[in-house]
Amino acid sequence: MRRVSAIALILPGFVIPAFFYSCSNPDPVSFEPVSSEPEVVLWYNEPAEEWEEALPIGNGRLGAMVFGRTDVERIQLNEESLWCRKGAYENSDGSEAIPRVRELLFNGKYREAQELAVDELLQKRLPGGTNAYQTLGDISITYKDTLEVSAYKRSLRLDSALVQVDYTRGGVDYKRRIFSSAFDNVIVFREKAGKGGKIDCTIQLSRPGEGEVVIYKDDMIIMKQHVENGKGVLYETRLKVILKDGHIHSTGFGLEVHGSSDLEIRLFAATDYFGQAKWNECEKCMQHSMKCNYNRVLTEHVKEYQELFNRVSLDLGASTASNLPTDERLALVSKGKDDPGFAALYFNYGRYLLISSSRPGNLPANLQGIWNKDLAPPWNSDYHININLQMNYWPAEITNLSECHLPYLKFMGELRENGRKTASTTYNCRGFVAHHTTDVWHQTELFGSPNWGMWPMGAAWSCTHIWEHFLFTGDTTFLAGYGYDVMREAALFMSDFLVEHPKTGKLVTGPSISPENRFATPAGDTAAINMGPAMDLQIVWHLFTSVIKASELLERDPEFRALLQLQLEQLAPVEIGSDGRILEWSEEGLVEVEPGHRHISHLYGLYPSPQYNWTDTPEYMEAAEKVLDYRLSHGGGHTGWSRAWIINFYARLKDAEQAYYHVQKLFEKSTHPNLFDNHPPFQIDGNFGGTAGIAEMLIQSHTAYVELLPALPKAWKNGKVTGLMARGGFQVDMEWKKGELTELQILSKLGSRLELRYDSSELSMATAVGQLISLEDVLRVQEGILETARP
Ligand code: FUC
Repeated sequence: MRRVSAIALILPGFVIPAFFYSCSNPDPVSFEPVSSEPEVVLWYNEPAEEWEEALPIGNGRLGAMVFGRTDVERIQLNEESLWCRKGAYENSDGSEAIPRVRELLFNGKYREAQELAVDELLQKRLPGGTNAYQTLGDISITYKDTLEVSAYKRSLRLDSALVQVDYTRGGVDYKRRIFSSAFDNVIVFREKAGKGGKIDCTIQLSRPGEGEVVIYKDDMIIMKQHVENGKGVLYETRLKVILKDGHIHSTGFGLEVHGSSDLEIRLFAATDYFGQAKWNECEKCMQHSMKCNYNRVLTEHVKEYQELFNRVSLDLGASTASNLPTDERLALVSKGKDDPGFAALYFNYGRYLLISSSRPGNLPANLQGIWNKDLAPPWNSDYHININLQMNYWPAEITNLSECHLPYLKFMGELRENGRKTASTTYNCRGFVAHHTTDVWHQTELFGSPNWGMWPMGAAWSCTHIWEHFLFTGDTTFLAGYGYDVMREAALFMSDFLVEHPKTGKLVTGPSISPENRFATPAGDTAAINMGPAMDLQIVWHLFTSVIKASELLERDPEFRALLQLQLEQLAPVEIGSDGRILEWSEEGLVEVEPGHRHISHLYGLYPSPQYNWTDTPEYMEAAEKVLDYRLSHGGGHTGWSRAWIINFYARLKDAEQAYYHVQKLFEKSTHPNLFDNHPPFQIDGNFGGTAGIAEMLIQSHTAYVELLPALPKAWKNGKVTGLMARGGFQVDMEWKKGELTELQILSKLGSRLELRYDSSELSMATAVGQLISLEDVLRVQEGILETARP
């Protein structure tokens, strides 16, 4: 029986799992998850050659890419806090430069303003790989048996977070199972030979870093190093082999396994990033884990994982392609084959990836989640907060994985210490600020090229996630004890940062940019920096309205609230240009240099913000459509995350067929064989943005209403979904046939008033906590029966 004797609470909502439970091993029943639904399995007939074909596993902290090879198996490892730190930025003193840059911008001197910003404000970017997330190395298992392999199958079971590799060699069936358990904090590999079969192999651990210390003991390998000669974390990895029979010895270069029918490997790793406590906890985990047998570790892993994964299911119907291997399915879908179940598979995979890369108490999912094979990965595999990190968390609330959102929200609070210094030194403002990117060292300083660096909105946007988390969960303890303070400090910076435009008298942000686009100036130059770009104004609106509502709810800060209200009234409006499009830089005459640019920042108000909708702001909805038409007709949507954002835009516009078209394009243009998003290169945000987009097509709740099937495409005419979440704490199950809603069950988790909209029908009803509302109830409310019957 599991007995938890210690649970550490560091902040409301942030539980660090404790591992001091007793272990009683269940009888040795062979545990094999059974479901074979095509929507929850990725599978292949070949081992992975390329990394982007390997299958990811992860427990939020320990990740691995499993290649499933039968000659030399490769399991590429990651630990989320393994980062190097070879340099740092400094805060620029902006006390003189910021007012001068503003002055130039107000006078239309864009080039001069930009030159000044480059000279005085923006530090030079450090070389790639300076502060980067790095691989933990590889386990390799070299098999002695070279006989031909048949009946090969490699799969990733999303319903149980388990990789399976099955094959036959020399008449013997072999079964491998690999998983990363959050319950036990361990990666487990097991290979069993069928009747009469034996495994002979060499097991090694390696890392492409410099000077790794690798110690081979009888049945264990220890690898450790202070990353980059001390310029990073200290890490340690322990690999332990457990044999049922046969024997093992160390050659000093590897562990030789002879004649075993049942081989198990357990892999533990930790770094000193979180300090001594977590390091020791990992050591305890290892000692404890060795007392637990495989069945017990697997059983608890699956149970723990399923508690999250099973909250949601999606069925969009089967097709003749449903039972094909995943790479063949992807190839067919890319050629236009109708395979609605593939979208359900992609959606389930997105939830799987979030559960596997973002767990409470850990770091947020970075540009690659937790999966990275390099020492100097693209963009350092860091946290870009001008779209990418935010997009990672778009599916968190709507797909019922609210806990997985917490690492991001916690991380934003941790940015405050540095962000306050940057706010005061560079901008002479209170509160805290962060620019387009950050990392585990909490970098907030201003650096880089103007068209991506000069953007002080990263913290402000990120902090709107705190309010979104509250809207879905109603977690007042979290908001009052932590979230509000973080949001408030981001808003305080913005409040100080806003400046009156001398020509209009309105408040604007700046110097800033519209990430990462540039414009041609009327004087014939190319520039990026300006005052009050549309996205900034939309972020300010979103953050201020959120902080105002939170402060009202918590009955705090009436004076600050009044100030934000006043500033909102004085905020410059987002302008619509003479051609009907939202103006990206709020000024007519600034023409985008790259009209098909991947960032479509000036539609922030459409998604993720609730600012624009068909009821309140139809003119902006039409202007947003025109922005999309224009961008797309100039080659827009060419990166994975950009395409994923477009799906969400069209879902909010309620253009179901366009949303669907871009779902298909995401598969066709931006998806690797293992269904990782292909920016290119691999970047995980597109997976998460695509998952959120599919959900947004089925349910929306950003306006006053919970809206059912708002953007249901013809291709998904029959379907069923359970467990999606709407703001106000409503958990929604529904089924539809021929595009019409046929079944509905809504669980009211918070007892909020339900404002429901389906098609053109609307209704409003009070609910109690735990109340289940069915389609029949809805009809009775419409007839006026239920509302009057309730006491
Ligand atoms: C932003 C994007 C790029 C890329 C990078 C990690 O800067 O513009 O496309 O996704 O983040």
